[in-house]
Amino acid sequence: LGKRMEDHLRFAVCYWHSFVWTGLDPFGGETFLRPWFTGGNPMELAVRKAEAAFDFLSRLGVPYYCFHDRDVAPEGATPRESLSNFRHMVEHLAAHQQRTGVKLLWGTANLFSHRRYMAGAATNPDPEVFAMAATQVKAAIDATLQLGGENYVLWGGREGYETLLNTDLRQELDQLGRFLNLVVDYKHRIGFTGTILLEPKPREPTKHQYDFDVATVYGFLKRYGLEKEVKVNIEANHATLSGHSFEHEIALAQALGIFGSLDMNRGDPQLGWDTDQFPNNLPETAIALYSVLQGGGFTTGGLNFDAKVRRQSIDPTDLFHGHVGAMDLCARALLVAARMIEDDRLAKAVRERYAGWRTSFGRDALEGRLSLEALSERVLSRNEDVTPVSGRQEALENLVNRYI
Ligand code: GLO
Ligand code: NI
Ligand code: NI
Ligand code: NI
Repeated sequence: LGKRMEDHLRFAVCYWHSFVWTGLDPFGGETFLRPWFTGGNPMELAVRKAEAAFDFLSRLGVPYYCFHDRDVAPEGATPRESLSNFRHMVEHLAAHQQRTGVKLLWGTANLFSHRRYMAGAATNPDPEVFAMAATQVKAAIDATLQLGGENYVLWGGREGYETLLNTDLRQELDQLGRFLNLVVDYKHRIGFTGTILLEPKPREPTKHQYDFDVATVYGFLKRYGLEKEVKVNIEANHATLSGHSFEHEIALAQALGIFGSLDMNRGDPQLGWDTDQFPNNLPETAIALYSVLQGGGFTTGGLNFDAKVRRQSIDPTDLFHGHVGAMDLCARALLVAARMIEDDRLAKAVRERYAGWRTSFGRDALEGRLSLEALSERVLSRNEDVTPVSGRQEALENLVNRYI
């Protein structure tokens, strides 16, 4: 592919699961008790957290990190104070980046944790909430630009509904489309050259999420004239929650021209929610990365570990090992994927299956140059039925295991 292996190893650690989450779940409180969670005012804690985060990132030797505005700086008593907290902490991040060489893969804003967003952010019918969301996104894009971030991500958070009985679906979609247009417009005005990425996710936290999967997001982007401006950040566990495989979502995004970046993690086939486990399955990851390589690899995005340790993993070394194991697995999966490409047996199977495209009738028919009449004339003029091409599915699916 004309790239060195290292060029694909664009790993990132996410701030939220690694340095912010305290082990809280719907049934129990904090379990992690890290030193930067207590003992000082919120800004002092944020400063200590950033120090610990960059210590972790540089020990790990990871090239990138990702964060939400609220991961790195506490909310203030007013929006103005929140903004000044954030700006102050961005200066700290800039200094840490400079010192350690760790870079920002993408920035984002948290538009889902605060109670003001309980009914959505951009889709919220309250214009003050819409304006607050805009305020946060503006500041987060400014920070991403300042920190040399390569992309900007929007995960819908609570952009969805719980019941249609009090929801104007059409109005909410229009709001989301307008919001995103404002974001794209702003990005151009300030000269941010990174890509805006939407992160599709079904089912969680609202019952029906407007950005359900890649196909849904593409339809949305088309409708609001954004399909050339916005790409997607695809998460493995989100793909499986929407009933797709990770590789399906990747391949579809590539086919539609909106592939951007990946959130790497793994769901539990038995569980119906986003469990965010570290990727740990080689064949599964190899097949997903094979799709990435086939589509030309990463042009801008990378592999962000949107993954967390379990609540009882209170020892931070487990968090370290989670990332080491995941990076090792992805590197091995990339080697497997490269072998799948080099070996040519899979490519040959595709060529065989699409042989019809190379005949002159094939091209005329499949490119739509023959009418229904012309097509039926050809079929009816022959005195035999069509012989279908064999797909050799089973042989290929087993073949994949031999590259491992
Ligand atoms: C939640 C999402 C979330 C996003 C993050 C960045 O399920 O995966 O973690 O990745 O907000 O957009
Ligand atoms: Ni300071
Ligand atoms: Ni994610
Ligand atoms: Ni997720």
